[in-house]
Amino acid sequence: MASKRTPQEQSVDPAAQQMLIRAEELHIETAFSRADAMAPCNIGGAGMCCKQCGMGPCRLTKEGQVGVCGATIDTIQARNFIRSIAAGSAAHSDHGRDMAFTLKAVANGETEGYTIRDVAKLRIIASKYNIPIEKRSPEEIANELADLYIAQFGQQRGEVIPTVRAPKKRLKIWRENGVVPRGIDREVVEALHRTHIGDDQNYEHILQHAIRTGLSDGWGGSMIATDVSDILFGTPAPILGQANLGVLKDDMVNVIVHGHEPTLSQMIVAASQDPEIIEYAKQAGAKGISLSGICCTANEILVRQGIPAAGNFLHQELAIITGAVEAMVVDVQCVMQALVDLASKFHTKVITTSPKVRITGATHIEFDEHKALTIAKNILKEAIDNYKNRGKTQIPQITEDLIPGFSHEYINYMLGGTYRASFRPLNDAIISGRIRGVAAIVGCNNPRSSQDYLHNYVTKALLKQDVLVVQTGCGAIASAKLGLMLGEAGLTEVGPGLREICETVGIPPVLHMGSCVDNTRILTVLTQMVEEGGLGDDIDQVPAVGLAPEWMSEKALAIAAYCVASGAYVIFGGSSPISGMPDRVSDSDKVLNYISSGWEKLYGGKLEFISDPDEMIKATLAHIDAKRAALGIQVYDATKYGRSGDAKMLALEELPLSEQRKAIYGTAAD
Ligand code: NFS
Repeated sequence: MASKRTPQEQSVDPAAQQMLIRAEELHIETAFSRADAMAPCNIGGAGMCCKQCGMGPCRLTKEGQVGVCGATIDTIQARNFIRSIAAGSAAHSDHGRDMAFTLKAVANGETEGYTIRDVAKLRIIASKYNIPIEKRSPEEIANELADLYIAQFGQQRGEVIPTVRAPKKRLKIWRENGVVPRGIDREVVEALHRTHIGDDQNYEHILQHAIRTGLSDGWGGSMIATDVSDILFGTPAPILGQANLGVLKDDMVNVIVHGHEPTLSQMIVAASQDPEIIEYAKQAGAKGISLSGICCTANEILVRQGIPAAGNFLHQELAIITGAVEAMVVDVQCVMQALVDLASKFHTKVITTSPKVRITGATHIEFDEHKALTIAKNILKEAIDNYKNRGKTQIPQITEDLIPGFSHEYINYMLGGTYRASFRPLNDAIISGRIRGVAAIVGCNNPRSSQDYLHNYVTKALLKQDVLVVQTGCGAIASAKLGLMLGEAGLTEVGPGLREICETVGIPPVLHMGSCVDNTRILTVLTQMVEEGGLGDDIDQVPAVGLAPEWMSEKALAIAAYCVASGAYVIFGGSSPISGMPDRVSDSDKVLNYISSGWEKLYGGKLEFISDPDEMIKATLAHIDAKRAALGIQVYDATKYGRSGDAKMLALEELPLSEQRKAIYGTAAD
């Protein structure tokens, strides 16, 4: 049995710690305590167990050992790995499919409550695929785009259409390696077929398809999900929000939306503002309805409407332990089965809504976009009716403000303004060394580590090294809770060069770019940086790194695969699912080496599992500096900057011009 940790060891978030203490008082289990009680299986955890057929499961713990069918450790590890990538891609992409169907239904006027919010984005996306836009109504364009997007899932031959948006050189690399996805479903199915007993038994060949499967997510299903969400619900732009459990209100009906798809949550936002519903809540004795989110659903409504985030993945149980949640409304993905049993100890109703997801013991109110608003109101009425059952509450009075909503469109706009929107200033800041590089720090919480600790440690250290940080998913919520998504953090939490940029542009040093499917926004940013010029002609040349310090989901592995295929260096924290046992390193090295140096040779990107956060930081900076050197741009030197900016300029005005220049540029020359 693993050892039991204190609440302070289980989470670095003080609000979470309060709830973990409360859980102990009430003798309630959480994912934290279950993780302590359940030692992970070190054979399965290292990818050394094969249960693909009924002759096994085979556990390959000895050097040179093979399975009953003769499968070697590298085949087994590669098979386990690609199956995770296939499941992750399936989850993201099925979400994308549902979004595409919703777009189609909205275009045909079949839905209740939805409209096409961002016509400009619709037209831009349609134009990328040569869909005619002139003299056509948004509905006509949306109809054709929806058909095109729906077709990508079942397409059998050719190339999934969003790949045309990748840098030209990148697309060429994919074509040369035979990994351009043909159809989204096809690649996921083929991953399952190849890993059935007696199929693909060459680990390099299996992993080549892992890349194609991941690409079908990143430059397929996930990209479609982001595009359509923006078209239907609006492309995010900065907005004030709040994060952490203190967003729950003692005198209001608290409803938490949890999961991933914005279709229902957007409608619950609309329904919660309906005067009839507010009145209904008042009649129940509450001051109104307080809506908040958990996980990526939180991000979807936070980045668009500023609806507060009650927390990230590991907050789902803690929110219920406050005793103040009338309903937790869930759809798909990252929803713990433990919620139902936990909720039974309080008054909280867990309401499942997806036709794909039921949880034994939960209330099921099925969502249907054709009657979206009516269903959303019914769900809220259930929550309001439950208000009277509330018992003792304990809400941690801890929240933090944040400014989320940095879509790639907004980043483009904010850097150049309406008339000169461009990535030029960002590229220039990297070239000059004010910004050393960019880190995308994304992904889950994992109760095997201390909640948020790795996210926060790595993020804070990289900011001090002038690395601009972009975030999505639960990692973004970790930084939000820490106050790193506020303009002030750009003055106090960063290195001198990055401070100049944050101060000049007026941005936080950590940019919240949305949910996990919105990692595709990062692909778009990287592509635009390449197209802007000065940082090479492909993504693998940009001084950037992707990190998932506390990953736990299969979706995270799918993201890793498509980021590597796109040319990124990806670092995962925690444990490696293909690590092998320490005493048999030689055998299991093959797969680990292949996804690192093997993939790097082919795609310029690589995946590494590094559990020590200091090593993660070191590897990130080394990679960024190596990419800078390869580009031949300024060697990063922290002492050169930090002397400009509004505050410093006033002091400098007193000096002669040559001294001013020297202070700002490090040289008196023009
Ligand atoms: Ni991403 Fe979002 Fe969070 Fe991890 Fe789960 S919510 S899709 S998988 S846990 S970041």
